[in-house]
Amino acid sequence: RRVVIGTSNAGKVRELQEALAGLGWECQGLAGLPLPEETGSSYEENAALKACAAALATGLPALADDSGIEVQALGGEPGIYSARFGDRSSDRERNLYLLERMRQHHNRAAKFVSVLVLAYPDGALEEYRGEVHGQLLEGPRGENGFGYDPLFLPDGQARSMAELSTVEKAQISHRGQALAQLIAAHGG
Ligand code: ITT
Repeated sequence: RRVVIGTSNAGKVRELQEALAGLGWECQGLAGLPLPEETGSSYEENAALKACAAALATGLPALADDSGIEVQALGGEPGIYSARFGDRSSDRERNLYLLERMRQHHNRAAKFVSVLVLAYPDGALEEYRGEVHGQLLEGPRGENGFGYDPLFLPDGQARSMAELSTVEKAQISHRGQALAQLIAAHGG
């Protein structure tokens, strides 16, 4: 079956594509198709907005991910606003901003959340959610992954999310867990 990967984030594309290849699904990108503004108030709403728009525009099933990091000491910030945290425009700047915001906090607990929505052109929706808990590091570690990965030490791991390989990250990550549910639901 053919599926559109409804994301403009190259890191997500890599992780989604790798997992879906295991199901034997053929993935295609957005090919310049713009995604709608994320006006929802939850990961679920925003993932559905993106997946539905891509399914309608292409006439194919489309998979979108809405995700974020929730920091306990910051009352769950940045959450669904993780991609524009502090109005910073790159992963590196957002990571520096997060470190700055954490300077006076001893509680460094955080979690990543990923919600996947698979939307069909007829309007049907499937939804999957994954979470991984961990601690924010005092500085970046590792070069793999994307986003906040260099600052996140998953519970039970000796390496940051950015020090894990793509395969290792997929085994424990929020997105990996949501993908495992999707794959199980489709007989993988
Ligand atoms: P699309 O909407 O096009 O999918 P986006 O990057 O804007 O791309 P989101 O609105 O879901 O996606 O923002 C999620 C942000 O949360 C993302 O930009 C990262 O900064 C962060 N994030 C999500 N998953 C992550 C992961 O696996 N590792 C590190 N950071 C992650």
